[in-house]
Formats: sequence, C-alpha cells, structure tokens
Amino acid sequence: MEKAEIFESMKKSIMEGNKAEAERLAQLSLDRGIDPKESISHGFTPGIQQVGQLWEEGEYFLPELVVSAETMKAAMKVLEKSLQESARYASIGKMVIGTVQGDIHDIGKSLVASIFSANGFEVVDLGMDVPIETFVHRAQEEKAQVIGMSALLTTTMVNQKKVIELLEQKGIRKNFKVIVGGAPISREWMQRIGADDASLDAFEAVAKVKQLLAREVLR
Ligand code: B1M
Repeated sequence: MEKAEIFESMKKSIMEGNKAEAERLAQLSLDRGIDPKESISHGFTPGIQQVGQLWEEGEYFLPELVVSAETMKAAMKVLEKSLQESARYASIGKMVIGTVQGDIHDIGKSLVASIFSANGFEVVDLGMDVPIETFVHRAQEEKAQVIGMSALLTTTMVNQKKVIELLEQKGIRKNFKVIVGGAPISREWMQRIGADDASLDAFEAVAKVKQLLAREVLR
C-alpha cells in the first residue's frame, strides 16, 4: 500500500466509522515509519472534516457523527504513544488545557494536548465541558504558564472570554499565556477577548506558544 493510499483509507475508515480498520491503519502507518503528524493531517483529520460536511448537508445524522468521532479517537490513541515517545524529557512549560463549558467536542483538544506533550510541555488535560472557574483554579494550582481553551460551538466560544475575564477580575491575567482554538475561532475573536494567541492547528499552536514563552524570557 502506498502512503497516499494509506491516507485515503484512513479518511474512509473515519467516514465509515470503522474503528478496527482505523486502528489497523494507524498501526500500519507507524510500522511503515510514517510520521504520525502526517497521518493525522493527511489521513484521519480530512475524514472527520468530511463527516462534518456530510452532516451539514443532511447526509449524515448524529449517530454517524458519534461513531466517526469514536473511530477518530481510537486512531489517535494508537498514534499518541508514538507522539509521546518523541517527547523531550525536560519540560518547556506547563499547560492546562480543556474544552470550555457547555462543549463536549474533545477530539481537537485532545490532539492539541498530545502534540504539546510530544513537544516537551507538561500538559494537564482538564477534559471537556470545563467550568470557567476550573480553568482558573487549576491553572493556579498547577502553577501553569499556559492556559489552552478549545471551543467548537459558536454558542460556547464566549466561555473563552469569560475565563479571561475571571483571570482579570482576580488580577492574575499576566501570570498566564492564554491560547484559544477550535473551528469557529479567529484572530479577530482572539483580539476581541484579549487572548495572547489563537490557532486552528495543533502543530501551529505549539509553535505559537513557544514563541510567546520565548518572548517572555527576553523581557
Ligand atoms: Co458537533 N458540531 N455537535 N459533534 N461536530 C460541529 C462543531 C459543527 C461545526 C458541525 C456542523 O454543523 N457542520 C456544529 C457547530 C456549529 C456551530 O456552532 N457553528 C456542531 C454541532 C451543532 C453539534 C451539536 C449541537 C449537535 C446536536 O446535538 N444537535 C452537538 C453539541 C454537543 C455539545 O458540545 N454540547 C454536537 C455533538 C457532536 C458529537 C458528540 C456527535 C461529536 C463530538 C465527539 C467528540 O469530540 N468527542 C461531534 C463532531 C465529531 C463534530 C464535527 C463533525 C467534527 C469535530 C472534530 O472533532 N473535528 C464538527 C464539524 C467540523 O468541525 N467540521 C462538529 C476534528 C478536530 C481534529 O478538529 O476540533 O476543529 P477541531 O480541532 C482542530 C483545530 O480547531 C485546532 O486544532 C485541531 C486540528 O489541528 N484546535 C485548537 C482545536 N482546539 C484547539 C485549541 C488550541 C489550538 C488549536 O489551543 C488551546
């Protein structure tokens, strides 16, 4: 099987919600020495994006969406181990991350958490539907440098703003770098809510946070 064929089959496995096949392909890609980042970007993610598209068009219904999401998670789990193995031992920084209150979309957030971890960050994953106070409380408790918030719904993205407002109210906003992400998030939104950066891509998010922390050191 050629690399392009593997990616195409990965996409298909997500669209069909074929968990066993997705896991097999994830393992096959690792055995072939394919970079897991490539499998995520060119194989599995286009699959879940296509599912979203079909759902929007009324071709897919909620059960299909759920099965595809579970399939995606299963594939990520196989790839995650290899991503973790490439992690550096010295911690670059500590991050708390979660999907905001009211939002249970956690595939992107978990992917972002894995990629940060694979890049030497100590990551505390707060999960999904994370209350506003929990982000703030856990960031303080963990002495994190970075707070990462994911939101996939236009109705829940406002909770990213609320977390920042609570940090400001408590007078601790400057203690943290805040990065926001998720499909509906834009640069304009980031600026409006006073986050430090925004990203629509897990790998880019790591680069951006590294830059933010480096700038802090140079100050
Ligand atoms: Co939902 N859903 N969903 N869903 N779902 C969307 C988001 C939607 C766009 C579908 C659509 O209409 N086309 C739509 C939102 C519309 C809107 O608000 N404008 C939608 C809706 C409406 C809903 C429900 C309301 C449906 C209903 O019940 N009627 C409901 C809401 C539940 C809730 O949260 N309260 C719902 C439920 C679900 C499922 C449970 C079935 C399932 C989620 C399962 C799970 O996550 N465990 C699901 C899914 C799978 C999707 C789609 C199809 C795929 C999302 C996904 O996992 N993408 C999605 C359509 C779409 O996005 N095209 C959709 C893959 C993932 C890798 O991408 O999360 O964007 P993403 O992450 C990216 C970047 O955004 C970025 O990095 C990742 C890639 O590198 N990123 C960050 C993400 N977080 C970041 C954080 C960062 C930095 C970058 O820093 C901290």
